[in-house]
Amino acid sequence: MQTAIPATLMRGGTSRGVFFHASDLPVGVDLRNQVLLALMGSPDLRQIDGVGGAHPLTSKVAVLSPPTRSDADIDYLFLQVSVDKAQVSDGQNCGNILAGVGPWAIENGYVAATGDTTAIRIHMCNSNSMVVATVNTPNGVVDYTGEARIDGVPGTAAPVSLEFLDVAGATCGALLPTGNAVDVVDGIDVTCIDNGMPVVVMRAADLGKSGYETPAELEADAALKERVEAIRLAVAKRMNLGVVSDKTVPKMCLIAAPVAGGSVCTRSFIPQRVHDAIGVLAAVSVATVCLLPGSVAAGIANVASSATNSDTSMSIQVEHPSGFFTVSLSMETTKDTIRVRRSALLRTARKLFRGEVYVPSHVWDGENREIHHDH
Ligand code: NQM
Repeated sequence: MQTAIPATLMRGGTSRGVFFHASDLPVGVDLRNQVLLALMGSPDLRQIDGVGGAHPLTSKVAVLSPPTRSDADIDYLFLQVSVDKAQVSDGQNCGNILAGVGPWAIENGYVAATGDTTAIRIHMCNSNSMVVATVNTPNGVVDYTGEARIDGVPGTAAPVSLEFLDVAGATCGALLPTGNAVDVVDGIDVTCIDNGMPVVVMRAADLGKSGYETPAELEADAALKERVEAIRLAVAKRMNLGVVSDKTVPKMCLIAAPVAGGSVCTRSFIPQRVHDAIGVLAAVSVATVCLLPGSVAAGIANVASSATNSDTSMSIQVEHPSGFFTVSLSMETTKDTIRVRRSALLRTARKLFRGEVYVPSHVWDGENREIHHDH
């Protein structure tokens, strides 16, 4: 016997995930995690007995529920399901999967389409932060087709604009969690940042790399991976993240001078596999480092020198292995303080499949669901 669970498979930005009504999943976290592991097919490198895509970027889950904040339309909890370990983590946000939340919220009755575009106020439960997503809704219906192009996804689709209202320091407690623009860990200069994603930014050259390697080349370099992981484990405590051996944050990002006319070139460890592009909030965080006086990006990133003036509003082009990621940032910098006023960007999303996923009933017999909300 198997238990059927209503689900929607969505591409959000350069990731793919399964979207659920919280009320369709078990209430207890342990059982919920067992169910998610079973339906994704984890732990198994190929996730052959589940619907996961055998990579962290395609082994993602969004759990959606009525808002618990009065300023939100919907609650969004992101869960990273490990591919090769029996682990489900709520320790990070995901800005790519987030791109699918607005369309899903409209189609599932959380928000009424108001005109050609509809704004949805999303509460990101992982970090208790707010984001406004704007979705194309001509004739009151979500339109997934359009002319927007994002690198890492073939073709074009409708744009989903994302404006982050308060993500700076949301996970680590401060935009600069260590209080410094640069720290030295294991002999390497690092800039630790949290503008929506805790990221440790390092110069690729300091690790003996050009920063222009392919993800496969970096993943094949066992000594590099070991060094990067050692730095991650060591610096996480200074970032208020505690012991992170089983966590997916902080992410580790190697930077180098731009090579394709952008602001900075990146290669991101998320944190063991190397990203084919870059995460959304990771890109926001790295872009912030580019505007930070005295960071590891100084002398590498190509940004206008006005970045050190008191009010900086600009577009940062983050180069990654499959193209560019454009982040719009507004920062206020004084001698003693740095404040992020606004972080915004464009993604696309697409509904791929809607139906039921199945888990063996010995994993979950379908009991203990919450009462279904009228959405
Ligand atoms: O940084 C991958 C992704 C992400 C996260 C990861 C993301 C973000 O590309 O907001 O989008 O870093 O694990 O989906």
